[in-house]
Amino acid sequence: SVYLLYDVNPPEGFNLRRDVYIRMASLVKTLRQRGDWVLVLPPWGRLYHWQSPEIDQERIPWGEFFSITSLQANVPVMEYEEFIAESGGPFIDHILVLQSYAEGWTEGKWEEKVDVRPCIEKLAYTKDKQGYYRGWFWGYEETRGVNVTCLSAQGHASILAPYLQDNITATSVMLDRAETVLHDHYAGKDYWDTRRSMVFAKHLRIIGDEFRAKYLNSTDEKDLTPYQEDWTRMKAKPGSAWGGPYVGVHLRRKDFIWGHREDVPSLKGAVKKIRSLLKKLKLERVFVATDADEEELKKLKKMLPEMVRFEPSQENLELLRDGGVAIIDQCICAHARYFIGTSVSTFSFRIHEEREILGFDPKTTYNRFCGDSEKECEQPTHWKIVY
Ligand SMILES: Nc1nc2c(ncn2[C@@H]2O[C@H](COP(=O)(O)OP(=O)(O)O)[C@@H](O)[C@H]2O)c(=O)[nH]1
Ligand SMILES: [Mg+2]
Repeated sequence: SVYLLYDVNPPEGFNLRRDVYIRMASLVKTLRQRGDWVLVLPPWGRLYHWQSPEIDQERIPWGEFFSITSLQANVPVMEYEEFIAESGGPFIDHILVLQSYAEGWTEGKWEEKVDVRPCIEKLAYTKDKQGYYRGWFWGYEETRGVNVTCLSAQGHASILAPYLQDNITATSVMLDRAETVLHDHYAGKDYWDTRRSMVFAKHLRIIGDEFRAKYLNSTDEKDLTPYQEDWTRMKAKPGSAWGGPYVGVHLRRKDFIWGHREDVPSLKGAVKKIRSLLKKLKLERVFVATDADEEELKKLKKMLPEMVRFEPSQENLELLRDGGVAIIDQCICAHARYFIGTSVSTFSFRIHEEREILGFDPKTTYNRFCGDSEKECEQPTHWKIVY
């Protein structure tokens, strides 16, 4: 096999990383037209938003968050530790650091291209005494890179395929800054196949299901959201899902409010909207997923005392970690009768997709809060599944 590894710009959060996985899976499918390429899953860790103190959040395998057998049914993947065991040690033969072109778009014309170029930014890797490259490598300190090259790339992920096939003889190649390349075909069949294969790990789904049953009077049977373990057989008719008797809310705060963005509401504005939705939809319950800090949370609880939140005990938090809690929040929002999210949050976007997979009427999904004084409050785009 030839192993393709990748990593993403450190400040990027969990849900953009999920999006980059789709681009890489697509690239591997293209590569596999010539050669036995396998995608190595970059361990999760040290994400900016995962701030729960005193729990270890590094070197987390994908199996803690996603069903590996489901991913496998789309494209061959393996965990990083399996790669180390199988490839004979913690070495990555060739690291390609993706970057844009220093000169930008020439003559303002967009064209797809790939070229080896001098590194634009300072390398995130340093040479050790033996001449190997050391770097973050997802918290695996013993990992070493043998070669590092900067590669200017402009275009969709699969433009890298000819370069990789014709110029790289290594058996393991890592693309760093993989978010530099775009989707081969956003929201096309290949996109959706990969997206549908990203089934959440079963233990997280079970916790979400139990929570819904206990606090939100919601079960798959009553709500008409039957779930197939095998995603290749899951094809819900649009509009067939009814959802649990609650409004699901994703209220993104932190960095989304620090910049005083016009498209993000105040807490007061959000609560006003939630109340009007409850009334209009004749629902009594509201589930709130949010990354609000303690202070905001206190205010929110005061204004909306009846809201339901998933709040794990310290013991459960240690098991699930921040990533698992976020996924459970997404699962619960995905099963609501009506969902409203936050403008251009990839966390909300992933919930849209999950609801699309479950077969909800788009009217109940593609909704977002408007900023308090926003003039044009454009609603999110409806992306239909291509089976
Ligand atoms: N549990 C939980 N975490 C959240 C919520 N909203 C944001 N977060 C955290 O903040 C991160 C936001 O980054 P990202 O996933 O990139 O989404 P985006 O920044 O909203 O596009 C998430 O990955 C979570 O770790 C929420 O409603 N619930
Ligand atoms: Mg983000």
